[in-house]
Amino acid sequence: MKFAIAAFALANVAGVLGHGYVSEAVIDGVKYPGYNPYADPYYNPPLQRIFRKIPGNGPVEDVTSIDMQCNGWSAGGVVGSAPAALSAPVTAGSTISLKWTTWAESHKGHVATYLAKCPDSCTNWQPGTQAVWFKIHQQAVLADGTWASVPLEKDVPTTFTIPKSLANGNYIVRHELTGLHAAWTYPGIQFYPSCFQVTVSGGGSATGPAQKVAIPGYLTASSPGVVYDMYKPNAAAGYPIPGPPVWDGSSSGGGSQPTTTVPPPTTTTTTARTTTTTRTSVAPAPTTTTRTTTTTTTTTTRAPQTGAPLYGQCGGRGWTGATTCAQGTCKFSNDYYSQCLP
Ligand SMILES: [Cu+2]
Repeated sequence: MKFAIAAFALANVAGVLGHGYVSEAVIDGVKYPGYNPYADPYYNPPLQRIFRKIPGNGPVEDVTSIDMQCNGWSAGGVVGSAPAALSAPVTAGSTISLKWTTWAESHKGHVATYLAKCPDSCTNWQPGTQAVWFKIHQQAVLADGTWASVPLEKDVPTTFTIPKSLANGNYIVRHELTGLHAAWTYPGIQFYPSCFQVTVSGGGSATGPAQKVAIPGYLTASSPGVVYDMYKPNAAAGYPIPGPPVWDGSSSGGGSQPTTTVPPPTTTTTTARTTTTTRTSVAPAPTTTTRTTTTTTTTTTRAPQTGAPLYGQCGGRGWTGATTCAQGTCKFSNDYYSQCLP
């Protein structure tokens, strides 16, 4: 496998120089590999991912480009991203963690996460310049005064929570990380956007704030935070994170500050509920008619992992890891890669 990766890296020597991408997501306890721009393009048939494709680990610097949405490299001929084949089930109110490839120490910046509800499935939808996005999380400064990007230098994942009140359905999750080391002028700020697709269950009826934004469109060169001196004292604490305010989870939307506004899980007093207590943090208390199906699904999802995880690698030339799947079936992709698929 190492040999194969080296070959892929060489094949992409002409790619963008740059500094990172999301390598893994953990969603409702399931690990999903990120889209690897140095390996994924060489698989035929393509690997099935929840992540939308990216052209490399480089930044997006034109804040008005379609590349701001889910990555891309328009200057190099890769205009924006494209829908992914899969969607990860996620319970409203749960926390998602994202691991980045080791982040450069020089690249201080903020993290923010946006959602857009797909009209139907996310596997065939591109939002274009529609105003469909809203922000559910952002962070520039940590408790110790350093930048939110600092843990990523040590491969510590970044996390955010899907609002408990969010309506069920299919969403694109758009995560952005910035490098502000050259943001003293414009262009200079570096955005690293990453999108993946989820299917929310167990949520409420909220559909985000009344006022949503278009990406691109949400920023211009003169928006707050686009030009900034990250080298000044207390720069992280004083940073005006670009974009709209964080949605507070209420149905009509507000501009109040984020992180602690997620309401506690509601307890439903359905009479037949005793049989489902082990599941309450995973899925909504279902109606009696749908209970059997929901319980079965959840049990499968949470099964102890004795083989490779769902969407993980389970075979291929040189592969020394698990060759069975804790979930799903090990399916041949090509000589170098087999993957656990549902
Ligand atoms: Cu960089």
